[in-house]
Amino acid sequence: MASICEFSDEARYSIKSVMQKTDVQAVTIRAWERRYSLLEPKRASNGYRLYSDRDIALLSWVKQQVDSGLSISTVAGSLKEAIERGDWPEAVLTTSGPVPVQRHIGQNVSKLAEQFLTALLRVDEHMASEIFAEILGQVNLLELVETVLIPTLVEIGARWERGEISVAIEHFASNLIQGKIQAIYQSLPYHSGAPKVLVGCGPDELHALSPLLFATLLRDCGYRVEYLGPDIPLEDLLDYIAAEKPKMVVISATIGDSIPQVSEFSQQLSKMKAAPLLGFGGAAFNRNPETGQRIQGVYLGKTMSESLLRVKELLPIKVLPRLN
Ligand code: B12
Repeated sequence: MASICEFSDEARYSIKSVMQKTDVQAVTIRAWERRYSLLEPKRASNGYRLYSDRDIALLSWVKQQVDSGLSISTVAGSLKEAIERGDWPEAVLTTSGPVPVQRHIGQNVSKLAEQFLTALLRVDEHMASEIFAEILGQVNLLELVETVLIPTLVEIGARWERGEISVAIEHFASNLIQGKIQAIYQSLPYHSGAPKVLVGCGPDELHALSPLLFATLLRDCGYRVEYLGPDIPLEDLLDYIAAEKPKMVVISATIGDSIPQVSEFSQQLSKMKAAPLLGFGGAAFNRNPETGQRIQGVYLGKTMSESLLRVKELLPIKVLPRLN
């Protein structure tokens, strides 16, 4: 979720500790500083270099680009262009890898997640929003999704299934979560130069929250994502793909009845000229993994983080995303 400017620029780390946090050798850090002016560390009173969390985030991003096959001069050049375009530093970079600074989901967040669930069950919108804001300040987006939102939704579903809460409460809770995540999705930069990915559900599938969560995570990683929502008629979807020419389409299925539709879609898609990649996932495939074999596409994985990694392998982001 973080863009570079959200990291502190307070100079406090030695080059050794930067090396440990980023896995970039000290000699390389100094060479990148000298040749490409990537960083301008402050100096301690003894003359030693001092780096900030922002420097570490930038270095991690640069390393990730270099590891994906780009030369350092290309990465440094893209960065310079972004600065000249004025995209830097407010919106340009989201950290698409693990956040370099070590994080622990503390007891505090587990407590807050419990309080969030309680507020939702009490239909206390104000309290739920306050707690959500507090959680947001303590976790990154992937942690928010995997350790707070998904467990909350699953618990609410279980209580509804056991008849402990009404449909009204379940709807209140899932709508509130949907609103919060939609706001985050819309606040993330739209990377107009990055590979385009469409994310949504096939016909009759109304569980649109999980593809929305996944679309938000993908956008956070720098993809140019369009979230299409629930219940999309196959013909419309195919027409839209022909017009928009995305590099990848991700379809989510939660109920078993969606699987034949995804299968039909994959067959139609494979007949298309220059068809995009098809990725699929969701609880329906997790429950019955063999059903995925009928789909002409890639099963992305059981969890959101696994699926994100799979998309990054299938569709690497090669250039610095240009922002609108
Ligand atoms: C909210 C909700 C609804 C809302 C959806 C609102 C919305 N905008 O999404 C509404 C009210 C519309 C709804 C309707 C129904 N629902 Co409902 N719903 C839920 C609930 C509570 C949460 C779903 C959710 O968003 N979970 C969060 C997601 C992220 O978690 P997850 O699905 O476990 O996903 C995991 C992985 O699969 C992966 N993943 C998930 N999706 C994706 C997608 C991609 C692309 C990738 C890569 C990965 C991935 O990530 C997660 C783990 O890391 C669940 C309870 C539950 N246990 O999930 C029931 C649940 C899914 N619903 C259920 C049912 C039965 C229904 C209805 C049939 C009820 C009815 N009688 O009308 C209808 C079906 C409507 C339809 N045609 O689709 C059942 C499904 C049972 C089954 N085996 O099929 C559940 C499990 C409840 C239950 N325990 O019985 N529902």
